[in-house]
Amino acid sequence: MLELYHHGSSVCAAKVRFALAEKGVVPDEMHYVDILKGEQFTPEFLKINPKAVVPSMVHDDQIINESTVICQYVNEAFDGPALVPDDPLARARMRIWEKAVDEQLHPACGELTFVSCHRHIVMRLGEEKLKEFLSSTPDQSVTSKWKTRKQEIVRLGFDAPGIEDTIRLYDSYLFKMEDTLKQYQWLAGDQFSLADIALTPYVNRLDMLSMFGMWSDGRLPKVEAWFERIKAMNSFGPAFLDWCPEELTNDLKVFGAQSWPDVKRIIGMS
Ligand SMILES: N[C@@H](CCC(=O)N[C@@H](CS)C(=O)NCC(=O)O)C(=O)O
Repeated sequence: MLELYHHGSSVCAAKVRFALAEKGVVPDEMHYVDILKGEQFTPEFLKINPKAVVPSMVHDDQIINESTVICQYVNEAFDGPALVPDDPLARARMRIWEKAVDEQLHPACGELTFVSCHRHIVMRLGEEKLKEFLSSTPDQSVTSKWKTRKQEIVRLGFDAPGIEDTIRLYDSYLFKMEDTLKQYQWLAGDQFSLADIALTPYVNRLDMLSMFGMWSDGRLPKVEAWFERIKAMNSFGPAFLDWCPEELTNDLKVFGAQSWPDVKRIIGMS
């Protein structure tokens, strides 16, 4: 019995859905946890994931948390195409990308997503429910200081201290990808791997936020070509688009477009 706890706009959940789809594995049950309504804070879910984050996988009653670990588990536990290269050097490159995502790009993405879109969505909860939503976040969550950081970003928006550095850090990863993709077809080498699976949600997040200007029009042509190849894969729609409700897809697009001038200014494009 395979179960996945996930959410439509969660980058980490999309990463796991992508790995599952590439392996040809279909979970028996998909549990939708609406992290913008606070469903991650229920006592039942906290028993599964004490950090109150998605995704969580339950395989034959065993809980597996942490999207990078889940993807590695999916690759090892199920038949299907190998998502880890044979060559030890390529495997090392793959793991460096996964580590960078976990340590830097994912925390940056949480901030960029909240400042440009999700803060507008959670404000719809109304002041009382918003207070409850923000105070329910455990100290150890998306990052070790997510509770205070989320509050700060929701309240201050682009005036939150450090937000500009965060956005520039995100942008710097696109440049790192471009450099790598000048050498190899895929991020770890000439084979599609968990590195591509790990980075796709972060490029797709920008795309869904109407921020594709970060690589289009000749700014980062290798990243653009890589993302086009990934979007053409059969697994892309089911992993990245189909689980995102229409209203949320629209919010990402509209609030993202409204924030794009700020992001553009911060990364020095205007
Ligand atoms: N290190 C965790 C991070 C998971 C994470 O940050 N999930 C986000 C969505 S992508 C979440 O559930 N956020 C809940 C919140 O912000 O309260 C993993 O890789 O699984």
